[in-house]
Amino acid sequence: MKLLNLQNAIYKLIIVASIVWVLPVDAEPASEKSGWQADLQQVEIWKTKRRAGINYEESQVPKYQLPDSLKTIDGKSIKTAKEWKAHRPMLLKTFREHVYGVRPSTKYQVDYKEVGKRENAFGIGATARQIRATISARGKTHSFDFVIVIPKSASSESPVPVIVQINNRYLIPLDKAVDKFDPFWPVEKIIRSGYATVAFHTSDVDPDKRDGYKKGIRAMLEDPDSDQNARWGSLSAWGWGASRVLDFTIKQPEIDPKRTAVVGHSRGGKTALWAAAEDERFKVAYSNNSGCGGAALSRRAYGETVDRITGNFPHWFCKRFKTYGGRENELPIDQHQLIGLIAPRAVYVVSADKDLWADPRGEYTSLIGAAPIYDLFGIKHIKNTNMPALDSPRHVGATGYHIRRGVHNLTEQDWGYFLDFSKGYFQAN
Ligand code: GTR
Repeated sequence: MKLLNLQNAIYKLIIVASIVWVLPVDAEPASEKSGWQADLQQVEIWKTKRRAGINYEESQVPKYQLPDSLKTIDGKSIKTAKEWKAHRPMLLKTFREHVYGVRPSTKYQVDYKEVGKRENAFGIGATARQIRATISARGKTHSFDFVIVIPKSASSESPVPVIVQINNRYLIPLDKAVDKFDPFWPVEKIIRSGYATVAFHTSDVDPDKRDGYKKGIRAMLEDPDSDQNARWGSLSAWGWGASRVLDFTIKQPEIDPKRTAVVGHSRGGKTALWAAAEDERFKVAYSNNSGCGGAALSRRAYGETVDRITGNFPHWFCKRFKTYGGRENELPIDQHQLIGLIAPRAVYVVSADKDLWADPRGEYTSLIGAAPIYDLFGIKHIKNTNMPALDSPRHVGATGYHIRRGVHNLTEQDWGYFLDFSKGYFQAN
């Protein structure tokens, strides 16, 4: 009998040991080894029917060398987290001056006023409020609204994480946020996950129009003596708006200021990354289908290029960025370093397999390109250079990625994967 027990114990030990050996903590399941590849039919559709005159072939990606994440702009090696921190302001400045623009230092004041309130939202005791932020500077004012929803479980003794959405489609006013389900900002789903959430509409901060400058926050705060080629574009202005929303949000006693995420899709996804680079109070950045000027590497020139984006949307970036169209190799930085500016905080990047315009492989490669920064800080992150398969989220430590089957969009499925990731991340951090 005793001998049998001993044999059983040895068998169990062998099984457990072999599982541990086969599956080290960060290992990717074997099924993911194949990885995502662009569907050839899609490549053809994009080339011939959607946006022609642009590269969607992996074999046609120009030869490029990414700037080394562990080198300063003037070429010195960075060996420690401390050296990285000392270098970060210079990197941030380079992104400001060459891509997104410098925010003016004009003094301003912000007042917040509640303009609507709903108790017991969704029948689960959540409180929803619409707040109007009014910015005043040099005798002028500019207002924009945002909606904030806080779950019943939140209190000053037990504050909850918050997800701030930069909504590039529309303002979802209070009543709609509570009464109508919208997969783009699924408030009830977020609240039921135990988080508070806030959203504002980009154009309310700065119009999303090439001739909208005069009506937005950029004109109101402009510094006439600043370098014309480095003035902030709308993406930066929207990110600034996200920070003003955060100022209010983290003052609410039910919100935990150390567990904050910023989320955006497409132009909103580009903004979410830049907002988190500029404002370190955002602890997680989620960028959905952000493409060129977002997570995708500019040097790959696959799908939307610097030339196309700055031609179609000249108001998004600083003027200097446009000059890199067709000479991306001369950019002093590339987008993996934008992810690097957010590290060692969390970054979640999302692609969609029919969205070749946003260059899924370029978005994934950029996330992986920030790996050396996470290593410096000893923070776990995705290392696998092979992309995961469709609809197979890869979540490792402070980084997350998935490529969803389907078109350019932010869907409930995307939110589901992201909420899973945040749950783990916020519990551990
Ligand atoms: C596209 C644009 C992208 C992306 C998107 C969006 O047309 O080329 O850069 O930002 O719009 O915001 O929906």
